[in-house]
Amino acid sequence: MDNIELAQTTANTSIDETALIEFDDGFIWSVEVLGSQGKRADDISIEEITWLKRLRQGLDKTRRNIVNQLKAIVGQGPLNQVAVDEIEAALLQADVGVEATDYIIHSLQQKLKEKALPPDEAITYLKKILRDMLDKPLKESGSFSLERGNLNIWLITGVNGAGKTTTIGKLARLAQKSGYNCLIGAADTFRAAAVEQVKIWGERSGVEVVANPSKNVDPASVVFDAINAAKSRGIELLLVDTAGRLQNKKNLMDELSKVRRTISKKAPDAKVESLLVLDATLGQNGLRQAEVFSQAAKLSGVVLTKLDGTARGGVALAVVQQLSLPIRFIGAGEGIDDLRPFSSYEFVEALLGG
Ligand SMILES: Nc1nc2c(ncn2[C@@H]2O[C@H](COP(=O)(O)OP(=O)(O)OP(=O)(O)O)[C@@H](O)[C@H]2O)c(=O)[nH]1
Ligand SMILES: [Mg+2]
Repeated sequence: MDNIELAQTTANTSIDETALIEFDDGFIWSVEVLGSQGKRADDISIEEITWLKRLRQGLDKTRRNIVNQLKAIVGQGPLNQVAVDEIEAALLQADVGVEATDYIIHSLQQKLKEKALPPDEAITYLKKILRDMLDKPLKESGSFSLERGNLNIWLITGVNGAGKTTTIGKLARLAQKSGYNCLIGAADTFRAAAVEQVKIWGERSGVEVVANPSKNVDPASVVFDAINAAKSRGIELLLVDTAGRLQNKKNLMDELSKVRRTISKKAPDAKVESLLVLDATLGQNGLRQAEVFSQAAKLSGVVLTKLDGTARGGVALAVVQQLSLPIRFIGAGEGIDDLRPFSSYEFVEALLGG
């Protein structure tokens, strides 16, 4: 688990759980991926295996699209124009984006000019290129952690339907399981059912929700109340849900800026993360929204959702290359446990390996 001290789940697995596990291909692959990160067999939890299997399965379509083509191409020495065109097409099809694709091809080309690599080594080298790309913004932005004993505020933003509220439920669960005191602020006051929805996630994760049931409430005032509640209760993580749609984009951005300012003013000592939730199935289209949010919410990272079953998993590379924002978490399913801190190693293995 990269850069975050969250949810080191227990390795103690009950007999019943073990019985449910299928020792299939995905299981063996997951154990290998965990093992190659230095995890000992008796430290590996069923949750970790289940998650990796899910991630690998989710990236199945993306992998099938690009990897088979790449494997056939990269093992043949320096790339000729036909090979470059083919790799380019495969990467673009996986929504890696023009910028990241150019960078990948250039790096690969440099290496292959030095010496011809057999296919396996070429793929290993490609994996390293991708990992380095994914980790670059992580290194620049410093570590991402939840400070124990301090107030951390995570502002969750993104367009409607991206998965903000679901992500809040999943994050609350992770934090709760890791022993952090957690609270949710229901600052999506625009959509009628939004507060009810976030309350349901609060119940599922066992985390309280601060909301204001009156009509036309200013979301900044909900955040104000939530910060007060967090301070008086010694909360360590306050998760703030926000609206994905208002009357128009300008209103949405004004509202977000106001919420962001309220957080800075009211909780100057808090460690604030402003996370943009991006729906991976939108591929490149999703990225365009990011620039607007970036200014209003002072983004510090991305949560990439819906990686289950999309052929556009390559968008993760576009995110880091085009937005220069680190990916903090990835979601691969609608269930409460279907979200984990982002690990470039696991992601690249799921994308290109197996
Ligand atoms: N398959 C899949 N579905 C997801 C994932 N994350 C969220 N969803 C689904 O996406 C839909 C929208 O999720 P919400 O959490 O309501 O999105 P939101 O951003 O809060 O939307 P608004 O409140 O309308 O702005 C729901 O049906 C979720 O179940 C994921 O990782 N995988
Ligand atoms: Mg929502």
